Amino acid sequence: MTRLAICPGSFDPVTNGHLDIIRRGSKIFDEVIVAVFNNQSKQPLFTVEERVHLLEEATKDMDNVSVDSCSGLLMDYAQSKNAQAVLRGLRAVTDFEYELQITSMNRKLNEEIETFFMMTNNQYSFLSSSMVKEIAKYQANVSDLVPQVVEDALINKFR
Ligand code: COD
Repeated sequence: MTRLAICPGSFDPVTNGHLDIIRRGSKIFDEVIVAVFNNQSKQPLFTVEERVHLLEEATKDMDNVSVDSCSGLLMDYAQSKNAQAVLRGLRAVTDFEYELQITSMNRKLNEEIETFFMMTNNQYSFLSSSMVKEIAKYQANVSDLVPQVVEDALINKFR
């Protein structure tokens, strides 16, 4: 049986912290689908199509990882793909409350699909897409925080 995990998020844009979770997850699951959602509570910088493209470029060396865009409920999407798991990353305590809420709601919607959490690598524990956008806006160097393709896209956006 193929073990498939969905790694959902806004990925606006993908950072090295996201990539670390995706890469580590790809070593545990047979297949990982990175699913780009439009999080209604966030005003995105990149369109869904741009985010998908950046993720495809950043994960192209990971053979069992693919990228998709979705709307609607995560659990409906996961079920339509016959996924066994949802994969999420955890940084600080502040993530915990939010993740607990989402996971409880998702379990109510579908209790067959498990959510797995991976602790962030120490070097990425304070890294977020919002922070990257904030500093990139002021032309600060983000080369050690995001892949090259994202750095180029940020420079283009804020030119
Ligand atoms: N290190 C490790 N992990 C990280 C890091 C880092 N530096 N940065 C982010 N992550 C993790 C996050 O914890 C998260 O697990 C994942 O990477 C993606 O992060 P984001 O910020 O891009 O994604 P979110 O939190 O905006 O995604 C929210 C969803 C899109 C998953 C959520 O809104 C959703 O499920 N939407 C669909 C509608 C739905 O089903 N709603 C019902 C559930 S409430």
